Amino acid sequence: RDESLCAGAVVLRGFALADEAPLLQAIDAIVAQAPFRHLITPGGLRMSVAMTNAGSLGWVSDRRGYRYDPVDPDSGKRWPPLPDVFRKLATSAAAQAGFAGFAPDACLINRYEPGTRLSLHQDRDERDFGQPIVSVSLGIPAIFLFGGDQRSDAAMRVPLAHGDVVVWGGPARLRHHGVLPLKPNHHEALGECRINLTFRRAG
Ligand code: MD5
Ligand code: FE
Repeated sequence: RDESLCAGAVVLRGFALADEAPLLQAIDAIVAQAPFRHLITPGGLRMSVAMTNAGSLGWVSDRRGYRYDPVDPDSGKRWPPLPDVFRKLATSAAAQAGFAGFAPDACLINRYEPGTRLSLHQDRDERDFGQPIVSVSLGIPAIFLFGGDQRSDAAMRVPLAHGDVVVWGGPARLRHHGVLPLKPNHHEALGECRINLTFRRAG
């Protein structure tokens, strides 16, 4: 039932559905402490995806660059801690994909609205690329672009729906990836948006 995209990349369809209500409640509580914001790239562009974080480290971008920071620059306080339901979901998905012992210290929370996209990039700000990244899709569907080692490599299109979890590790960990502009759509629990949780071992 698990779909392998390539060595190291596994789609677990519907894996998060059993935890839907506590996940959505936990996201609301995080966003109340650390609201979604549009970060600025080092090049000065406003990202169309809105972001916030939970965990002992959070991913931030500004004119100085990209980095993980224990403090939310908007509040001056630490990011909200990883809720138990987040940690358990991430470790059980990683274990199912063959990465026993995954212990995330960061969860980047991305919010996409119709028209929002994420251009092709690699995730390379983490300390140990031997650790996987676990991605949880919630809300309206998206088409994920799974590219290659080079940015110019052709990308596979992977539809992702509410509750799907993808584990990216091993040889997939540094592949280029992105999200096509979302089509206008509605989800009964989340309205006109997609939320993606990415669990990382950053530090
Ligand atoms: C998303 N987020 O759907 C994606 C899910 C991000 C980001 O890309 O950086 O916030 S994470 C997808 C991912 C992570 C690491 C490796 C690979 C994909 N990959 O090899 O394709 O909002
Ligand atoms: Fe990424």
